[in-house]
Amino acid sequence: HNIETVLREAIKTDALEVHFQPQIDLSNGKIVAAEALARLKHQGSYIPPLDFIPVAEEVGLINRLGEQVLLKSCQTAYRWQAAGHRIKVAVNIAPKQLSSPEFYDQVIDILSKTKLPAKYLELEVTESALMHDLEATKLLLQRFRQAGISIAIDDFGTGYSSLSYLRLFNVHTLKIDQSFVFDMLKDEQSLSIVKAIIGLANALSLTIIAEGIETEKHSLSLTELGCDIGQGYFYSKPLIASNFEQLLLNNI
Ligand code: G
Ligand code: G
Ligand code: MN
Ligand code: NA
Repeated sequence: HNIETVLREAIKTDALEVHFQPQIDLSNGKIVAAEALARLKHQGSYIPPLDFIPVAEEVGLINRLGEQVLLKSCQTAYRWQAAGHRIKVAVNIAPKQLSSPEFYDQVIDILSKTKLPAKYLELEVTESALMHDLEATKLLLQRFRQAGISIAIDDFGTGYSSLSYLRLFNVHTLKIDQSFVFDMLKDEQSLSIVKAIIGLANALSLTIIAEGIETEKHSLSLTELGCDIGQGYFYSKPLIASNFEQLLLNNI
């Protein structure tokens, strides 16, 4: 079976899975959000997103995939709200979704259908997605902000964009790319970059998330550097919703 066939079938039958990885407030150890990550199962094992997301983009399935992931993510996050857990869900948005004229209405529609309050949704976009059409993107992000939805820049520091877009776009969160986090304890340059990104985020009053935290040493060091939120295997791998909900039970 090729990936396209498996993906088409999964989208047609609404069989895509969404897993959730906790994001931890480094000041108190509590879960404050979850990143939603698409998963495609085939014959009992998972095809990695790095294999099927590019295919979805190439064959024109990314908007439908993204819509299904967003709907499932908001449905699941509504259940957390209903159970008294006030945490956000962060959903990855592909560049083609962001530039689709229907995208804004699609998001608003899903929020109203699922009854998830807008302030519990964060959209993760990459630097390169923002660079597509500056004026249109600026207006789109303004509309999301007015609706109460927050925007995170994913993989921050790895794109080709300049810092001037931080002034142009009103974003809420920067996610430090995991490559800098992996290397920060063995490489002075990576550490300097992490410090600089945290300083930048603090100066601009943006929330800062470090991704790829795999050890307690990384967690302690990032806390000391003033990072707000941590995400990575040290806390938890991405989990199916029911396992994530088990973690939430101990989060009071
Ligand atoms: O879950 P994992 O770390 O394997 O994800 C690998 C890559 O796939 C990451 O870059 C992640 O952003 C991307 N990805 C995972 N789920 C989605 C999704 O629902 N939509 C988009 N556009 N990308 C996703
Ligand atoms: O590009 P994006 O940041 O959306 O992708 C996140 C990816 O990183 C997912 O595929 C997720 O499974 C993976 N991931 C999350 N935490 C860790 C970690 O601590 N180490 C590594 N190597 N990967 C991680
Ligand atoms: Mn992401
Ligand atoms: Na990332």
